[in-house]
Amino acid sequence: GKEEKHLPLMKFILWTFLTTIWSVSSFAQDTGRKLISLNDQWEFHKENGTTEKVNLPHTWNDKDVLDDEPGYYRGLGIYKRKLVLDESAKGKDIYLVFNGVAQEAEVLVNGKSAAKHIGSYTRFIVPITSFLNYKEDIIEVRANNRFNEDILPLTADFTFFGGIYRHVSLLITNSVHFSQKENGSAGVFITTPQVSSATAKVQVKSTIENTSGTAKKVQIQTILFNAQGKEISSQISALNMLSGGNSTLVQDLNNIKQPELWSPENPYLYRVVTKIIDPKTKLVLDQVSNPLGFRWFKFDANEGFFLNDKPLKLIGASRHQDYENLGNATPDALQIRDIELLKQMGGNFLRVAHYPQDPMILEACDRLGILASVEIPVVNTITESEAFTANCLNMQVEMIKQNFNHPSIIIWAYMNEVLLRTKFANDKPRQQIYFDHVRELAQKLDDLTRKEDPSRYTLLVNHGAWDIYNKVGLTKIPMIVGWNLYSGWYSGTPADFGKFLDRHHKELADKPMLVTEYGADADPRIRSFSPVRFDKSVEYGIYFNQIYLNEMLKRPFVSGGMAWNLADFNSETREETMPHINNKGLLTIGRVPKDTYFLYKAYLLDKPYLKITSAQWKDRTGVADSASLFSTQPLQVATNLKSAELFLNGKSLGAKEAVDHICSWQVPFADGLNQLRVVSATHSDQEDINFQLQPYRFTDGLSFKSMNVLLGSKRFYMDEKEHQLWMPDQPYRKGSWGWIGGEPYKGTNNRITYGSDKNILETDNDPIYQTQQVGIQQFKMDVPDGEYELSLYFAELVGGISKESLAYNLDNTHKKEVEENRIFSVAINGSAFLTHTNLAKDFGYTTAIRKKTRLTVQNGKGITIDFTPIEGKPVLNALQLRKVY
Ligand code: GCB
Repeated sequence: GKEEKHLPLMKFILWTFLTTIWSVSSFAQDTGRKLISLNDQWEFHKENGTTEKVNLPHTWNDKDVLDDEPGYYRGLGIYKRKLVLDESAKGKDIYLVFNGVAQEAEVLVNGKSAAKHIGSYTRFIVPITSFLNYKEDIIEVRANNRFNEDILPLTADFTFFGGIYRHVSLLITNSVHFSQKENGSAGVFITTPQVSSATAKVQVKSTIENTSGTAKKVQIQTILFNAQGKEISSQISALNMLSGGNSTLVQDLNNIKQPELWSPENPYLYRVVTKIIDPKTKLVLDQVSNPLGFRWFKFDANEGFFLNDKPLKLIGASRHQDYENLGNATPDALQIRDIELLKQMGGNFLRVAHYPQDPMILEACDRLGILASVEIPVVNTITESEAFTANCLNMQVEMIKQNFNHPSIIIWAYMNEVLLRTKFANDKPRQQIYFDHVRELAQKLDDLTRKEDPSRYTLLVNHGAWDIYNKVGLTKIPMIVGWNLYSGWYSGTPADFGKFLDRHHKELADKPMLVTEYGADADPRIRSFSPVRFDKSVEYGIYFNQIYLNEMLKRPFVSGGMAWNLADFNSETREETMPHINNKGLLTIGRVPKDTYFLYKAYLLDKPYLKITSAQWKDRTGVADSASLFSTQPLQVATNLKSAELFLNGKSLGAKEAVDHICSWQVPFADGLNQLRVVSATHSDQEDINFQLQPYRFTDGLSFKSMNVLLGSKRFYMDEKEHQLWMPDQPYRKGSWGWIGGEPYKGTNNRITYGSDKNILETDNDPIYQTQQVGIQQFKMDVPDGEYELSLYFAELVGGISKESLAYNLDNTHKKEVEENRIFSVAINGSAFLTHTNLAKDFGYTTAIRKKTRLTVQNGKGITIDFTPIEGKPVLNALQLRKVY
């Protein structure tokens, strides 16, 4: 209704009267500037949406990426806030500092447009002085994350969350200040034109701005402090600032003796403080601080990377900025913790991918001694337009200038797998023109980067399609070639990885290289004793990472490798076992370590390390070995020690040598609690594993409680929410249970797959439904007499991995490629349970269906489920049996 429409506005007016009014004069003046966060008291609504009060960081997509629906809101969001400035702010220069707004932003002050900015991932600073009335100033930010073909990224394997998702601050300066016009940077750029362990030289280039109507004489002072706060060197220069003028000043701090060097082991940081001083009053008009690390480095095509003249294998991970349930509006502490987790893992490199992230990430890298690369998100494809090119170049400059002073950064990158989505496949001449445009854009970005920052390396990242990148010429342009390699995942076998590396060394003999990505999805809920590609098991992840680490470590010419990814991340178009999530993280999306993270510790840490790799697997299940009262299953320990001994409930299971940092035992698990302890010299680790033992034969004396079986699957699956453990099926054995007839689902058109890779609708337990036994005739359970509850799980499956969807499992169509009719009936102990069921027609494709019944088993007959085909082949995806009494 009409009144309702006015309500948000009324609320807004009322609320603005109630907001806290703070006084700018209450802040210390000794740096000449004030920077105060403006993260609270925002009113937000989506275009045509209802208004809510929000704090920043904020995204409007945190909830709508969690549902089963494909897609998320991509459009306009409007933020409003009142700004109350007191008299003391008059005569000052007032700016709004936005650390990140996705992705097109317009800032209005009192209804007038003050600035526009393009790009989600870089800072922008808006001068607002001339718009203010110093009474009730209203700030409005119109943010839009719609698709725009002129804005990067165009497509990518991550979710483009919308909103003001990083901090906003108010900056108040005097009229003479460090320039706020330098692409969102501090206006001060520091280099070390000369550096060795004996001596160093620091060069500081500052741009100063005078917005006042009068000329001013000022002094610029630069002071270098060591980590203890001791002044090491300083320089003072006089500068005449014209009214309304801009000046750039270069100061050299020469002859710094025996600088303490910055490195991963000793990330020693100096501080450079630059001041603008009024020569008469000696007052500081403006001041900025920057970190400084003395280090030098080199990439060599034969010998790899060197830091301060010492060889250093760069091993680390890439990182996305989103977090479980929060989208990209991740609190500071959690962001910083990511870098701490990388450090604790033994990593020494962060690929900030695929876009510049919050400044605190690189500050953490500086502090912790993590080397880094940063890149702009030219991912998968480009648009051949002037606007797109201009946006790329502008973002590259913003990225470089804003992050220029971080000692952690050694590389600027600018393209990721840009030939993955090859356009014009059916029109070769047109495709050639496209390729030429891609190469020209790469060249422009590379030239620009070298010009903006000759002190660092440039990097262009390709996927493993060797021929095309070389043909288009993209391996010639950058100083370092990055390869994202997934042999043994998207294609081939892990053994192909080493061959690829050698090919680079042979055919691009003078190009330094990095393995910028490699990884295999590991769903922390899935385990397997016969891991294979695409099963999403943690075990396959361990096996894959062992091979990759071995191959990289033994080749000196490989400068380094970055695991894809530090943590699982949101990718809306993905389906598979955990829809909308890419599971290649070493940590879960909530940053819980997976066993692969422990493997990295075993490879990378120097101090003794020993860890039972049973993260997320403290509850196990399995069938007893023959008539015994235990079930033998493998157990792995990750270690950097030579060997270790395992004890089960205090009894030794023997010592084992570590192979590729893993020791393995066969452990006879008993029903209930199993206490495991692994020991090597003075080090140990322990884990209590709860085991639900399933009888080999129901008559074996072990009392049967319940069982959950996945059909057509070799996976174990842990349903964390309902605390249910699922185990693989088995063919029927007399006295026991199992299927008769049929074979595992092999994907539509028998493509290479592990079950279906589609999102199963109406469930969070997708792995229960994604495999099935096709053509099943019977499922028999020779259970003792009693009262039981039986559930059958079905889903009409679609999909597997096709060739084009293999380019990154991003095909999320649910349509059935093969039109086949499947109609069958199910009877339990001879009585009809489902008749003429047509899963696709009755329930829809890839939809979870669970049918439950209660039954009395009597006269020693057990349970027999009969599947009768009417058209096509009957299927069963999973089964649960629970004994009530
Ligand atoms: C890649 C992409 C990255 C994807 C990754 C994957 O090569 O660069 O954005 O997320 O593969 O998991 O498929």
